[in-house]
Amino acid sequence: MLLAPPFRVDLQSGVLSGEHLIHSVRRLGALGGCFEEESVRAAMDQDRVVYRVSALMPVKDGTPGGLFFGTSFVEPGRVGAEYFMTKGHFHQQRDSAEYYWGIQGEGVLILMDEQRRCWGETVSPGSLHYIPGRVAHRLANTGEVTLVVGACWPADAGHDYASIAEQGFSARLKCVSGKPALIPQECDEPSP
Ligand code: S6P
Ligand code: ZN
Repeated sequence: MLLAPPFRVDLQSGVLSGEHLIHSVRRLGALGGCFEEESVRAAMDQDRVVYRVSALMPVKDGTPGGLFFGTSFVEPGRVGAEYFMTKGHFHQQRDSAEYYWGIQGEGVLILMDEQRRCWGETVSPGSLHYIPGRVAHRLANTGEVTLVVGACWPADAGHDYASIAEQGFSARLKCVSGKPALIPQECDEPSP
Protein backbone atom coordinates (compact mmCIF):
# COMPACT_ATOMS: atom_id res chain seq x y z
CA MET A 1 0.00 0.00 0.00
CA LEU A 2 1.37 3.41 -0.96
CA LEU A 3 0.27 6.41 1.06
CA ALA A 4 0.50 10.11 0.26
CA PRO A 5 2.94 11.81 2.64
CA PRO A 6 1.10 13.22 5.67
CA PHE A 7 3.31 16.32 5.84
CA ARG A 8 5.05 18.53 3.32
CA VAL A 9 7.88 21.03 3.45
CA ASP A 10 8.22 23.52 0.59
CA LEU A 11 11.94 23.34 -0.11
CA GLN A 12 12.11 26.91 -1.42
CA SER A 13 10.20 28.69 1.32
CA GLY A 14 10.44 26.30 4.29
CA VAL A 15 6.65 26.47 4.70
CA LEU A 16 5.24 23.34 6.34
CA SER A 17 1.84 21.84 5.70
CA GLY A 18 -0.16 18.95 7.08
CA GLU A 19 -1.58 18.12 10.48
CA HIS A 20 -0.01 18.56 13.91
CA LEU A 21 1.40 21.98 13.05
CA ILE A 22 1.80 24.62 15.75
CA HIS A 23 2.32 28.26 14.76
CA SER A 24 3.66 30.94 17.07
CA VAL A 25 4.58 34.57 16.64
CA ARG A 26 6.81 36.84 18.70
CA ARG A 27 6.29 40.57 18.44
CA LEU A 28 8.49 43.35 19.79
CA GLY A 29 6.05 43.82 22.66
CA ALA A 30 6.78 40.30 23.92
CA LEU A 31 10.55 40.71 23.83
CA GLY A 32 11.11 43.02 26.78
CA GLY A 33 14.60 42.65 28.22
CA CYS A 34 15.88 40.76 25.18
CA PHE A 35 17.74 43.56 23.47
CA GLU A 36 20.45 45.70 25.02
CA GLU A 37 18.71 48.98 24.24
CA GLU A 38 15.46 48.29 26.06
CA SER A 39 14.28 51.91 25.86
CA VAL A 40 14.68 51.83 22.05
CA ARG A 41 12.66 48.58 21.86
CA ALA A 42 9.96 50.04 24.11
CA ALA A 43 9.62 53.10 21.83
CA MET A 44 9.16 50.99 18.66
CA ASP A 45 5.87 49.57 17.31
CA GLN A 46 5.08 46.83 19.83
CA ASP A 47 2.97 44.95 17.26
CA ARG A 48 5.87 44.58 14.85
CA VAL A 49 6.59 40.90 14.23
CA VAL A 50 10.17 39.89 15.01
CA TYR A 51 9.82 36.17 14.28
CA ARG A 52 7.40 33.34 13.65
CA VAL A 53 7.87 29.62 14.17
CA SER A 54 5.95 26.74 12.60
CA ALA A 55 6.58 23.39 14.25
CA LEU A 56 5.47 19.93 13.24
CA MET A 57 4.79 18.04 16.46
CA PRO A 58 3.54 14.60 15.43
CA VAL A 59 3.98 13.22 18.94
CA LYS A 60 3.18 14.67 22.37
CA ASP A 61 5.65 17.23 23.71
CA GLY A 62 8.09 15.29 25.89
CA THR A 63 7.81 11.94 24.10
CA PRO A 64 11.14 10.07 24.48
CA GLY A 65 12.55 9.10 21.09
CA GLY A 66 10.23 11.43 19.15
CA LEU A 67 11.35 14.21 16.84
CA PHE A 68 10.01 17.68 16.09
CA PHE A 69 10.60 19.56 12.86
CA GLY A 70 10.23 23.30 12.46
CA THR A 71 10.81 26.41 10.41
CA SER A 72 11.75 29.76 11.94
CA PHE A 73 11.11 33.01 10.06
CA VAL A 74 13.07 35.94 11.52
CA GLU A 75 12.25 39.35 10.06
CA PRO A 76 14.90 41.90 9.09
CA GLY A 77 15.27 44.81 11.48
CA ARG A 78 17.27 46.15 14.38
CA VAL A 79 16.79 47.50 17.87
CA GLY A 80 19.46 50.17 17.90
CA ALA A 81 22.53 48.43 16.51
CA GLU A 82 21.36 44.94 17.49
CA TYR A 83 19.81 42.72 14.83
CA PHE A 84 16.33 41.24 15.27
CA MET A 85 16.78 37.84 16.88
CA THR A 86 15.00 35.00 18.65
CA LYS A 87 14.80 34.81 22.45
CA GLY A 88 17.21 31.89 22.53
CA HIS A 89 17.26 28.94 24.89
CA PHE A 90 19.10 25.99 26.33
CA HIS A 91 17.20 22.73 26.04
CA GLN A 92 15.57 21.65 29.29
CA GLN A 93 17.06 18.20 28.77
CA ARG A 94 20.56 19.59 28.56
CA ASP A 95 22.03 16.75 26.48
CA SER A 96 19.54 17.26 23.63
CA ALA A 97 21.19 18.39 20.40
CA GLU A 98 19.52 19.97 17.36
CA TYR A 99 20.10 20.54 13.64
CA TYR A 100 19.51 23.89 11.95
CA TRP A 101 19.83 24.60 8.23
CA GLY A 102 19.60 27.81 6.25
CA ILE A 103 16.76 28.09 3.71
CA GLN A 104 16.53 31.80 2.81
CA GLY A 105 18.24 35.04 3.74
CA GLU A 106 21.36 35.77 5.75
CA GLY A 107 21.91 35.52 9.47
CA VAL A 108 23.99 34.30 12.34
CA LEU A 109 23.37 31.39 14.70
CA ILE A 110 24.61 32.62 18.07
CA LEU A 111 25.78 29.83 20.36
CA MET A 112 26.82 29.80 24.02
CA ASP A 113 28.02 26.92 26.16
CA GLU A 114 27.46 26.46 29.90
CA GLN A 115 30.76 28.22 30.63
CA ARG A 116 29.21 31.22 28.85
CA ARG A 117 31.68 31.01 25.94
CA CYS A 118 29.88 32.53 22.97
CA TRP A 119 30.47 32.16 19.23
CA GLY A 120 28.52 32.46 16.00
CA GLU A 121 28.07 30.58 12.73
CA THR A 122 26.93 32.42 9.62
CA VAL A 123 23.63 31.13 8.22
CA SER A 124 22.77 31.19 4.52
CA PRO A 125 20.80 28.95 2.14
CA GLY A 126 22.27 25.45 2.41
CA SER A 127 24.32 26.04 5.56
CA LEU A 128 23.98 23.19 8.04
CA HIS A 129 24.47 23.59 11.77
CA TYR A 130 24.82 20.96 14.46
CA ILE A 131 23.98 22.43 17.86
CA PRO A 132 25.40 20.10 20.51
CA GLY A 133 23.65 19.51 23.81
CA ARG A 134 24.41 22.01 26.58
CA VAL A 135 24.72 24.84 24.05
CA ALA A 136 22.21 27.72 24.06
CA HIS A 137 21.15 28.93 20.63
CA ARG A 138 19.51 31.96 19.06
CA LEU A 139 19.11 33.23 15.48
CA ALA A 140 19.72 36.79 14.29
CA ASN A 141 18.77 38.18 10.89
CA THR A 142 21.66 40.21 9.44
CA GLY A 143 20.13 40.64 5.97
CA GLU A 144 17.44 42.58 4.16
CA VAL A 145 14.88 39.79 3.71
CA THR A 146 13.22 37.30 6.07
CA LEU A 147 15.72 34.78 7.42
CA VAL A 148 14.23 31.29 7.08
CA VAL A 149 15.85 28.42 8.98
CA GLY A 150 14.81 24.79 9.33
CA ALA A 151 15.26 22.82 12.55
CA CYS A 152 14.94 19.28 13.86
CA TRP A 153 15.13 18.46 17.58
CA PRO A 154 14.15 15.74 20.07
CA ALA A 155 10.53 15.83 21.20
CA ASP A 156 11.62 15.60 24.83
CA ALA A 157 14.27 18.36 24.60
CA GLY A 158 12.06 21.04 26.17
CA HIS A 159 13.05 24.70 26.38
CA ASP A 160 14.80 26.54 29.18
CA TYR A 161 14.18 30.23 28.50
CA ALA A 162 14.64 31.25 32.12
CA SER A 163 18.45 30.98 32.15
CA ILE A 164 18.65 33.30 29.16
CA ALA A 165 16.05 35.71 30.57
CA GLU A 166 18.12 35.94 33.77
CA GLN A 167 21.63 36.16 32.40
CA GLY A 168 21.32 36.68 28.65
CA PHE A 169 24.02 35.62 26.22
CA SER A 170 27.59 36.73 26.90
CA ALA A 171 27.83 38.43 23.49
CA ARG A 172 25.51 40.50 21.32
CA LEU A 173 25.33 40.60 17.53
CA LYS A 174 25.47 44.22 16.39
CA CYS A 175 25.81 46.13 13.17
CA VAL A 176 29.23 47.79 13.33
CA SER A 177 30.28 49.93 10.35
CA GLY A 178 27.56 48.21 8.32
CA LYS A 179 28.68 44.67 9.13
CA PRO A 180 27.65 42.10 11.76
CA ALA A 181 30.01 41.78 14.72
CA LEU A 182 29.67 39.59 17.81
CA ILE A 183 30.51 41.89 20.70
CA PRO A 184 31.45 40.28 24.05
CA GLN A 185 29.42 41.66 26.94
CA GLU A 186 31.56 40.32 29.75
CA CYS A 187 35.22 40.03 30.61
CA ASP A 188 36.36 36.39 30.40
CA GLU A 189 38.57 36.75 33.46
CA PRO A 190 37.36 38.95 36.30
CA SER A 191 40.23 41.14 37.47
CA PRO A 192 41.61 40.18 40.91
C1 S6P B 1 13.50 24.61 19.03
C2 S6P B 1 14.31 25.33 18.00
C3 S6P B 1 13.61 26.46 17.24
C4 S6P B 1 13.32 27.70 18.11
C5 S6P B 1 12.93 28.92 17.27
C6 S6P B 1 12.51 30.12 18.10
O1 S6P B 1 14.30 23.83 19.87
O2 S6P B 1 15.54 25.76 18.53
O3 S6P B 1 12.44 26.00 16.66
O4 S6P B 1 12.33 27.41 19.05
O5 S6P B 1 13.99 29.30 16.45
O6 S6P B 1 13.48 30.46 19.05
P1 S6P B 1 13.11 30.54 20.58
O7 S6P B 1 14.43 30.73 21.29
O8 S6P B 1 12.17 31.67 20.77
O9 S6P B 1 12.45 29.22 20.95
ZN1 ZN C 1 16.38 24.52 20.35
